[in-house]
Amino acid sequence: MRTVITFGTFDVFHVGHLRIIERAATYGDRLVVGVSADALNLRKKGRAPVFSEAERLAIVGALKLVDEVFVEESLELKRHYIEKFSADVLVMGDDWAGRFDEFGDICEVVYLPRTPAISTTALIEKIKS
Ligand code: C2G
Repeated sequence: MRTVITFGTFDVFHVGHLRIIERAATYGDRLVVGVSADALNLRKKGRAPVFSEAERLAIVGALKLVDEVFVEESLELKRHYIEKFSADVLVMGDDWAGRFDEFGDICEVVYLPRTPAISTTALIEKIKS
């Protein structure tokens, strides 16, 4: 059994989010997703997500490719989460390229290209205008 772990906010869930989850799932047999806490977003980005942590968790957790979801309370707890879920592979989008190489001692670290031309920020702007 090979476990894959990935992390994200997954706010205003869109096809870029779906694509990374689909690609992450191909790296193993079980996919665990850490969904960032509302408090983490407030701390790091200075704004709350559009959808609450409970809603984002429900959306991601309902995907058939996702076996387990949990709340990512802090960016600094990655090692703890990788160990807790016995992850063999950490998958992240390449906007995080190089940032998690330090976990190469306990799991494989893979960065995948982002889906072009879509983001939560761009969607919010589009809806506003
Ligand atoms: N993503 C993607 N293509 C897009 C948009 C996002 O592949 N067009 C990927 C990101 O690279 C990331 C995942 O989807 O791997 C989730 O993206 P965000 O919700 O923006 O997550 P982020 O706020 O970067 O994660 O530990 C990380 C934190 O949880 C924050």
